Amino acid sequence: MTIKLFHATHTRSLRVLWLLEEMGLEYDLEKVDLKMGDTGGSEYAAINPLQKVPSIMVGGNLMQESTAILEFVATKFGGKDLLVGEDHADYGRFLQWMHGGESGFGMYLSVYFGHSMLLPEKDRNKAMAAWAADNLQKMLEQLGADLGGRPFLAADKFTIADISVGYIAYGLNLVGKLEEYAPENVVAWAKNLLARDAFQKAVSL
Ligand SMILES: N[C@@H](CCC(=O)N[C@@H](CS)C(=O)NCC(=O)O)C(=O)O
Repeated sequence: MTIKLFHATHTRSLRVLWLLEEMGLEYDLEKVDLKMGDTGGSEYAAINPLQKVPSIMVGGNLMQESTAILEFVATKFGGKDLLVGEDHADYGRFLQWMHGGESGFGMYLSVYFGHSMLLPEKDRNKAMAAWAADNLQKMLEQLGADLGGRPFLAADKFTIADISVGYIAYGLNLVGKLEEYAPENVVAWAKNLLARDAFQKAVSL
């Protein structure tokens, strides 16, 4: 089954690209230009009417939610080591962060980026940016308390939960806010992840 990934630099599609590289899978990569409201232009709109990235096409099926794609690819293509099973004591923690990377952190990251840099200046709302930044900080503190001295988020191994939340750390690091917003143990966890060969390869594409 061929895997085709539609990807734009720095975006959530990096989660999927990172996973594909971790798993050493073959895939076709199609780069699209990120443009708020018209990402990829009309050609991409014909594939994904939402015009958001990622999109992944596997055997004629389209998926377009980054964390669902992580679970799909890891489950379907032999990435058991990157998952945590229901019998493991960390199963709940694994699900919490795997989903929370997008459903918890993702909205605050989007609002923060939108209102501090992505929207045209006249449309930015400082209070929204501050509210989102405050919530990002609180979530990073919660992450730090949960993480403690562990090297990874769940089951003492690298999993798709680390990819899910690791992308948020990448985004904040990119704009120089990770060390300001996150406790030291979260910064150390993130720097360790972002140094992985597969991540380095993914960001270079
Ligand atoms: N919940 C979706 C969010 C996808 C999303 O918002 N992607 C952004 C880039 S990080 C995008 O494509 N934005 C383009 C636009 O809004 O025009 C996911 O996790 O895949």
